[in-house]
Amino acid sequence: MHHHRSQPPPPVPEDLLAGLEPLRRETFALRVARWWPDLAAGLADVYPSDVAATAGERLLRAAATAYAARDEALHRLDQERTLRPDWFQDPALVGYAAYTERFGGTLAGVRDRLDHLEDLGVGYLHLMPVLRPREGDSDGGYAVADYRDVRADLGTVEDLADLATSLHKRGISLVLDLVLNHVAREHAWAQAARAGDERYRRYFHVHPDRAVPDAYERTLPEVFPDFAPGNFSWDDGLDAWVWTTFNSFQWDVDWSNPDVLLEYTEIVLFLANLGVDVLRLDAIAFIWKRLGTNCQNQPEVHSLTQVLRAVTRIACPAVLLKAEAIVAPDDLVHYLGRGRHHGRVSDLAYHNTLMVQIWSMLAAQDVTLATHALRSLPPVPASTAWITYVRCHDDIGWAVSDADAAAVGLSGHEHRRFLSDWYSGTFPGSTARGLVFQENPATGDRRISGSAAALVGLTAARAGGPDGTVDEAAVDGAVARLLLAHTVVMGWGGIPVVWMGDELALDGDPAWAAVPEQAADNRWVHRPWFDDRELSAAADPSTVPGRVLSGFRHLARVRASLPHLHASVAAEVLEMSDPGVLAVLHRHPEGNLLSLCNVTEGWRSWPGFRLEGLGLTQAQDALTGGPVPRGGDGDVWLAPWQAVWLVAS
Ligand code: OTU
Repeated sequence: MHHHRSQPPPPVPEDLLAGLEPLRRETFALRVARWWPDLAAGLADVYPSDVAATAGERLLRAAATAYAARDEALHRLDQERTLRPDWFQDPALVGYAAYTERFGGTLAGVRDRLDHLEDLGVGYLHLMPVLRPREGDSDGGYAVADYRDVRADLGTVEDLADLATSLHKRGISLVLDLVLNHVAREHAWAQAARAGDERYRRYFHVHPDRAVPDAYERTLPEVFPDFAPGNFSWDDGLDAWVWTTFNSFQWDVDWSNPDVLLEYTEIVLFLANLGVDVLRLDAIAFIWKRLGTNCQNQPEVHSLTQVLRAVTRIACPAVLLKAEAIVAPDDLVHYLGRGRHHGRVSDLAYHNTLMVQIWSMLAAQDVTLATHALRSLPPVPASTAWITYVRCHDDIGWAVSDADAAAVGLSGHEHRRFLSDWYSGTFPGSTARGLVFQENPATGDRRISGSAAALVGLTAARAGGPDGTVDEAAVDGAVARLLLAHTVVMGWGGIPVVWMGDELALDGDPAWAAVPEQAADNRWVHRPWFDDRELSAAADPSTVPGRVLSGFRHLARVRASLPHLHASVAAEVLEMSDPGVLAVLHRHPEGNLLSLCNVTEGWRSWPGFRLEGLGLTQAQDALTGGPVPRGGDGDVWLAPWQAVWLVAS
């Protein structure tokens, strides 16, 4: 007899499925058989065996309950996506991210903007936190008071489900945040803990004195040193210190308690049954604490993600998980699954390394560091996809490793300082207009806030000189840089996510500091309100918003036609020839795609002979549909900030 090493799955909770058709019951059983090993292995990594066994049974019961309650349309979507597991890797998919109120006013109002999204080819819409936050400062909604309720000013839970249905009719997936590292101090769990309920005290990291907090602090960084120094806060209700990585009103939950895992699993299933397609696992890097470490990226983070994924694959396989881990390159790749977690954790993760390198290339007008750093990134499972982006609602932290910098003869510290100087506009010659976020004198860290338009120099160029004269060449250069940055993310493979307003080159919100709860947090500068006047202006293709919007539309269309940009095809950064030109290759059985980007203000070339080895001697530029721009010397010649996407003709 052949013996399996793992335990057999616990019996399928038939009692919970009793009312279902036989075929539907069988589907559930087949999914349990398929995913139980992932689920059990994840639990075994994290909990003692008796705890893991009980947790496994409870999770399966939660999955069965949600499965039995899932509506017909969503069951169909589960089937469709199970039959086409690469649905989210399609090059036709473009993403968009926005704050609901700033984009559409309310959840219902978002529906009035769907034509605009469709025009951009958007098939993925990330609405920033919509679940009910605490009152007052809620860190933009990232301090959730109730995961089963919606922000009153945005609508109701029913509006959310209706929006999901409207989006699905247009082929758009709905992406929501799952803030699972912390809850608001006002959340019912925290309230119960403060009232002395032992069961709920164990949901948090509670310490009666400074002994344990001080031991952890020795190796912990600070995320918000300005407005939330330290990682623990004293709470009178608890009469103790509680772990608060972010603000003091955001209480980290204790994932070593299986009750916490079960709670979040039920929240995931609740959101899935409303029609949410993708859950953005906010601050996932922080959910496991280990003394003597920075308490980020611990292996248990990945095991717990594996459990969540296995449960969703059983109950609602249409749903994807997306890791929000803005961490160093070596840690980042683990979020898409390496080693024993290969292909078993998040389906999606933010390509923070690419984002940082785009800004680094544009400031330095040099691709040496980016080429090295991106070439050093280990490959990720072909079943996953990067979220590529130029910017998001957060600050930009210069995640450039000292080792990568040293490998190309730079000092990591000096380069990070240069980037902060450049993007805050203090470096000589810089036209960027970013703001310094959370300067940390201890580490020298200065993160940057600012709209993409402000960072590429468009805000300054449009404002003109002291006498109001606008230098059109400066505007053109800034527009070219904005489009080039987006050409890199659109030409990478994975899901390029456009941050609301960037498609119209919106400037920052001039009034961000007027809102009292926001005044201390300058990330609000780059969270502007959608501007209908700019959208109308974009109807004229000669205006800046018109040029940018048509540029985005064009990139999305060309991208959709290139099978090379399916997310399963790795983006391979080639050895550098000219330090001003980034070369990215996608190898495909149908022929290669070579993207060349000139990140400088001058003309640059790329050696023509290298095209031969790539099968691109007879090539055309997919972006123009015309021939490769070659000089008399046979080299490819690129205008300032020009990109070409070469494919065999
Ligand atoms: C996330 O960001 C959100 O995107 C922020 O808007 C929230 O403030 C925060 O979580 C708390 O919920 O540190 O500076 O490695 O970088 O999770 C932003 C990931 C953050 C962290 C990221 C966090």
